[in-house]
Amino acid sequence: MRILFLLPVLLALAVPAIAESTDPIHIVDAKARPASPGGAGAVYLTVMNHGQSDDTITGLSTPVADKAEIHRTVNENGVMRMDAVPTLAVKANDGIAFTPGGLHIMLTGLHQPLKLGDSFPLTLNFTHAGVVTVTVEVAPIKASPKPMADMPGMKM
Ligand SMILES: [Cu+2]
Repeated sequence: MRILFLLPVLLALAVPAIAESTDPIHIVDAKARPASPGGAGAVYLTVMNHGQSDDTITGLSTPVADKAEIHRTVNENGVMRMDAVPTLAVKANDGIAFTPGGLHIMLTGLHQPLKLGDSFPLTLNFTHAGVVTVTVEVAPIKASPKPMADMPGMKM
């Protein structure tokens, strides 16, 4: 009797997990600058939230570096500075572009060189979407980012 009683409860608990498998978070254009081991690397990408609810990036990790953090480049009276951004909101039906001179993902304590043509995994943790892993391609980084307006389905 006890098991029969618990069954509906377990099924109810399983529903949110199933709902989350249709993941509204899309990450595109994940690219890193070439870098030397022991040094720092920078990753640029675009996070799109096609869902109906806001989400938040709460942390990042990669096997190629000790640490992966979101940084924001700030120009304060002509002095460039990088601020760590511990959590970053990605609003519903919106997107965030990490581009040179703006937001970037800083990799510190690289375990291996990042050479042109290499690729490596980067994992982003979201409050709602959970764990999203993308493949980052090591490539020359263009100074001017791709405008968000180019992306289908995005209202900017
Ligand atoms: Cu940085």
